[in-house]
Amino acid sequence: MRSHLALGIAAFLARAPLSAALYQNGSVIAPCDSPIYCYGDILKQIELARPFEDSKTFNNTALNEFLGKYFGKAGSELEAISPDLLETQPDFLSNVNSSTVSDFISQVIDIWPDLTRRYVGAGNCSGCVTSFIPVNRTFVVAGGRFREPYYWDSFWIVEGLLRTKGSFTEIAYNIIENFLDLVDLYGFVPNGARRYYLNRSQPPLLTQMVRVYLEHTQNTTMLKRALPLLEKEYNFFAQNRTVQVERGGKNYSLSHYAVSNNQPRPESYYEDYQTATNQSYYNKEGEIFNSTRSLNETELATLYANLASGAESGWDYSSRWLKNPSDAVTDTYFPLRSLNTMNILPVDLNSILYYNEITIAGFYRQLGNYSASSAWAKLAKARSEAMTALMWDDEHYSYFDYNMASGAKNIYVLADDTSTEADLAGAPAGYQVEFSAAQFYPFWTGAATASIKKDPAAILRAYSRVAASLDDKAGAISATNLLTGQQWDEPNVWPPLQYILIQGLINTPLELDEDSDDSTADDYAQTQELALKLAQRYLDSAFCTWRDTGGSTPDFPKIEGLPEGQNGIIFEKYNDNATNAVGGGGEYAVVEGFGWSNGVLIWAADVFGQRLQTPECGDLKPAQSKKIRKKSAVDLSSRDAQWVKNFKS
Ligand SMILES: *[C@@H]1O[C@H](CO)[C@@H](O)[C@H](O)[C@H]1NC(C)=O
Ligand SMILES: *[C@@H]1O[C@H](CO)[C@@H](O)[C@H](O)[C@H]1NC(C)=O
Ligand SMILES: *[C@@H]1O[C@H](CO)[C@@H](O)[C@H](O)[C@H]1NC(C)=O
Ligand SMILES: *[C@@H]1O[C@H](CO)[C@@H](O)[C@H](O)[C@H]1NC(C)=O
Ligand SMILES: *[C@@H]1O[C@H](CO)[C@@H](O)[C@H](O)[C@H]1NC(C)=O
Ligand SMILES: *[C@@H]1O[C@H](CO)[C@@H](O)[C@H](O)[C@H]1NC(C)=O
Ligand SMILES: *[C@@H]1O[C@H](CO)[C@@H](O)[C@H](O)[C@H]1NC(C)=O
Ligand SMILES: *[C@@H]1O[C@H](CO)[C@@H](O)[C@H](O)[C@H]1NC(C)=O
Ligand SMILES: *[C@@H]1O[C@H](CO)[C@@H](O)[C@H](O)[C@H]1NC(C)=O
Ligand SMILES: *[C@@H]1O[C@H](CO)[C@@H](O)[C@H](O)[C@H]1NC(C)=O
Ligand SMILES: *[C@@H]1O[C@H](CO)[C@@H](O)[C@H](O)[C@H]1NC(C)=O
Ligand SMILES: CC(=O)N[C@H]1CO[C@H](CO)[C@@H](O)[C@@H]1O
Repeated sequence: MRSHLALGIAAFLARAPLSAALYQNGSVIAPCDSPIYCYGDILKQIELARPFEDSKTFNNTALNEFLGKYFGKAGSELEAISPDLLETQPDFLSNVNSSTVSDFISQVIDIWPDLTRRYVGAGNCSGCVTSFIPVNRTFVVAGGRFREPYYWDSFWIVEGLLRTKGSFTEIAYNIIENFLDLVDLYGFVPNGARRYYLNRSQPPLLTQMVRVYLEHTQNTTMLKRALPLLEKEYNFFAQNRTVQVERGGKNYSLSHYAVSNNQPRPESYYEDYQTATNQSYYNKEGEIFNSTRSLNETELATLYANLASGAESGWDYSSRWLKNPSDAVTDTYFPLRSLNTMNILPVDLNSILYYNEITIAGFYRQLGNYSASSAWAKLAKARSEAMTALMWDDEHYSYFDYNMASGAKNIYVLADDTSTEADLAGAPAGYQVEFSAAQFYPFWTGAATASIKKDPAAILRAYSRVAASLDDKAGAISATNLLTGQQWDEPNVWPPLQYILIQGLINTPLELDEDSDDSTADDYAQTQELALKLAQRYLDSAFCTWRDTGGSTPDFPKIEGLPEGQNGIIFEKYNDNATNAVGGGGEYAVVEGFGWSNGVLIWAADVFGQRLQTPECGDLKPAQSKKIRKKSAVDLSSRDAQWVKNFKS
């Protein structure tokens, strides 16, 4: 979803040139021109030495001294806001029936002040530079090691803040304004507010942040400034991330994630460098797999671009982006070497861009500009038609990503140990029909074709595998149905994807005209039941995991046997096989905090307030994991603490 700079280069370096971002020189294509933050030998040496991750086994005294002398501590460019200055006013809680749910959600709401930050820059160090892109207004960080504003996370953070109210309505406004500033400066919203993110974006949800802000506050002051900037961001995706595909004698325009880049991602330099150049792959069990040949220059450049593009998608990484997912399933060879991100036209990205087109059309209508409004509505219509033509599959009754390399939809993936009957039905031997939460974005955003999105029975049919998964598995809905070690695959349950699945069902229209018969009303009721069931399952996962890590309410005292000071953790992702298990895999340890998880919980409590039940957690045993350590967004772990010598030059 996003990455961290392993060594906390979130830092200051005196006398380094602070020059414009975005850089190309000869063969080097990098996100910015800084030889510290973005490319080149210094970054390479520091990252590959891993002084922070591996300081016990790597004796790199000279390097450590250099870093200690010239770099600030991670997070030192930010300042926390005193919780005394921050008020919350979550009126919706009075509508939540279960007092346990209400107690839990109010503790979730109390996490916001801990995640609220202001940029304070390099302090007294004049001439110092930082990898941080300064933002002028208070914002909420994602949590854990993500110490800067992250783009797509912020949509769900804003959904939560707007319901938290009090000081947080204005902070939601500030978060949006910060992103508008970035569009003004760079033409798009970078993945996060760091210089090393300047050549890539993330799922473009800024227009939707503006929409929900306006819906909640009815305060349209922001719109005048926002609208041209939202168009500017849209144009970036239209110009830099859109391709034409000819099909059946017609050209269709659709979008993909595609970052120009031929270097390791600076913030995950070590991982990318290894993925691309190592001769041997060591899997989680410690087995060694030797590659049969090295990648040539062209292949290296393509792989680095696909790695950056996978990060731009927010789904870093997933079998969705792999040409050959079998290495990811078995954790052998180099699971990510077959990344194919740029060749995929993703259902989710195109659904979001459809939503942005429709939303901008609505903003113009609101301002009385009907010709602009209808021009934007036309764009939306064309995209929906293109999606139907290239992505919709009537046999499997779902949207699928379109693969430009094969000129076909990606319908089948390998069968695995977890394949269910529904997965295997209609697939060739050894394969299953792909399931991914991305397939449901068209129901959230309205990009689905009218004959389906207006028919409750059709929506139920499209959601049948979601319903089956709730029956089969104890947890909520995983990102895909392929079990790999990657973050955006089974068994990981991502809170924003639960929101999308649920909202897609909530959007089902109930047509009460004379044409609608009893069966329609009944189907409609079933879609809403399924929405509630999904919300309840996500609530159960978040609540039971929180209790398992020390959370308590008046009715549910803290379980015994937990270490001192452990008072319940909200995680960035969960597990589909139990309601008290966290997700795992991928490039970094499970992160806690956590912005979008909180946002989706608060949203669900508001939307389903009356109908949510007190979660049943069964018999809880204290969480085993020693790796789980409470760590607020800018606190230092002891490992980082040696780099505190700040602002020296
Ligand atoms: C471009 O790269 C060359 C070779 O590394 C270097 O000598 C030159 O200074 C660079 N130019 C700029 C503008 O950075
Ligand atoms: C690390 O290297 C320094 C000199 O480079 C030496 O003095 C020190 O003993 C070494 N430490 C360890 C733990 O090997
Ligand atoms: C900045 O300068 C002021 C006045 O010289 C001093 O009191 C303060 O401690 C300095 N702050 C930092 C972060 O060095
Ligand atoms: C923050 O405000 C300053 C001063 O008004 C301005 O120069 C700067 O561009 C702003 N930053 C952003 C990211 O817009
Ligand atoms: C609308 O929002 C702006 C920015 O927060 C604020 O200054 C203004 O007072 C608000 N207007 C109303 C009518 O609340
Ligand atoms: C977007 O495309 C334009 C026009 O081709 C190009 O000048 C610009 O560098 C691209 N931006 C990014 C971030 O790749
Ligand atoms: C589709 O676009 C391509 C490239 O722009 C063009 O060569 C081709 O003639 C177009 N095909 C149709 C059917 O319009
Ligand atoms: C893999 O490469 C390592 C180092 O080059 C070598 O020691 C090992 O025998 C190789 N393993 C296999 C299975 O080829
Ligand atoms: C790199 O390898 C590809 C095959 O994957 C080949 O098509 C291409 O010609 C090679 N390029 C160079 C410069 O060797
Ligand atoms: C759930 O999956 C995790 C790993 O993803 C595993 O450790 C655990 O044993 C599984 N639990 C159940 C109940 O299957
Ligand atoms: C919630 O509580 C209200 C008032 O106590 C009650 O009328 C309603 O039936 C309850 N709803 C549910 C779903 O339990
Ligand atoms: C490496 C690369 O593609 N750099 C591009 C980053 O984006 C800017 C525009 O925003 C381009 O000018 C660079 O070429």
